[in-house]
Amino acid sequence: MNPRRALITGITGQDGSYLTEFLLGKGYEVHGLIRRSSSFNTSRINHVYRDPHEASAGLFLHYADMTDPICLSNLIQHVKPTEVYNLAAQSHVRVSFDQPIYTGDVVALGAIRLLEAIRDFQDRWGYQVRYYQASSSEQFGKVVETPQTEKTPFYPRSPYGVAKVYAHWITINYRESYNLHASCGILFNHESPRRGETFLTRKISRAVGRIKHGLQKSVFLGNLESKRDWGFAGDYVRAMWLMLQQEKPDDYVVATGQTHSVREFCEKAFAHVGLDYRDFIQIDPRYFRPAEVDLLLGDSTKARTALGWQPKVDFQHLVTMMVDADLELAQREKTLIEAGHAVSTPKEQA
Ligand code: NAP
Ligand code: G4F
Repeated sequence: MNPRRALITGITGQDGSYLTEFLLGKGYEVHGLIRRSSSFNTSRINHVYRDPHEASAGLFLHYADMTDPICLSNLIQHVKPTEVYNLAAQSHVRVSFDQPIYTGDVVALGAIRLLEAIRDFQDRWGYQVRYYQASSSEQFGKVVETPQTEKTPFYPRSPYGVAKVYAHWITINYRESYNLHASCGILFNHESPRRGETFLTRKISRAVGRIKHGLQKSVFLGNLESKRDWGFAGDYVRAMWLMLQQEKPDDYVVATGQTHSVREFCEKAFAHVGLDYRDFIQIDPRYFRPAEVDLLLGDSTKARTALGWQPKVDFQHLVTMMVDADLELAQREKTLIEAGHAVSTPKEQA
């Protein structure tokens, strides 16, 4: 049995896929929690998944759900992980206003269900498990100071943000009450070509690719004035791992230290293909939120000093990386359409 065994919840998501690649590269045996879906939901990790009967297989997938405490407990007992990364979430802020109770169930109660399963496992068998909680800059919400650090008080502005605050504090509570090696990474927005298509950056890069190839005429957005500290997901999963390699658990802000508006993202993404964003963007009130987070800007001095972490991809590089990937995707779509195949595109984009 590999002495380094990681269990990742949310393995099929953006961060889960980058973390899986990262940990496999470090020689970990990686176990992922996947939930049952009526259609395939493993497209982001298919490229690293091999037949589990192969001797060299390093990735194992298990059905479970953050809303089901029994299966979480069974999974911990079965996998006996040395590290657990809790990335699973209903992670869309706008959708959390439509599904507040479900979001709280998965994000807030999901975290304590997992922590309880780990505590029970440690008590019973004497194993040491290190735990990572995916906290969020959304917890700062209506920010009370800028830039935001580990000491900045939280003022969440959505059911998602409130649920994340609960998960954050219950992680600290378990660390202090039960001597659990549990750390929270307060990560600012991080994006990539694997970002879900209903998040702002990917919605734009997808639209740019499709507009450039003549597959779409415009894109509907909400608030263009909010500002985010956007980084690259591949850089941020490295910080998660570094947190669990420290002798003592702690909490860290992970951010680039630069902030840009939604409008600026649009401008740069369209300019990359020689277009003016103002010709293609339309405003749809449905994409505004009941309460907005206007400005996020992180100070990650602690992570840079204590973990030796720093981002490698800057804002301009991130925008071009995403647009280039989506230009290629749109080209493949166009080829399929021209060959007479049906291509499905999302009709409702949150
Ligand atoms: P994501 O792409 O939306 O992935 C979310 C993952 O959670 C998916 O694997 C999803 O499974 C899974 N999930 C959702 N509900 C579940 C349930 N009931 N039981 C089990 N799994 C469930 O999110 P991400 O961008 O990778 O973010 C990873 C984590 O970091 C999340 O907790 C997010 O809230 C947090 N975070 C993200 C950012 C960011 O900017 N990306 C910043 C700060 C914090 P399916 O594939 O089946 O849907
Ligand atoms: O891309 P977004 O949906 O990300 P948001 O709300 O900042 O949340 C993301 O980052 C958090 C970290 O701070 C994570 F915890 C969370 O899980 C998620 O990954 O929206 C970014 C901004 C918002 O101000 C939103 O109002 O873009 C604005 N926006 C404008 N039009 C839009 C749209 N957002 C989306 N999703 N879709 C639009 O049409």
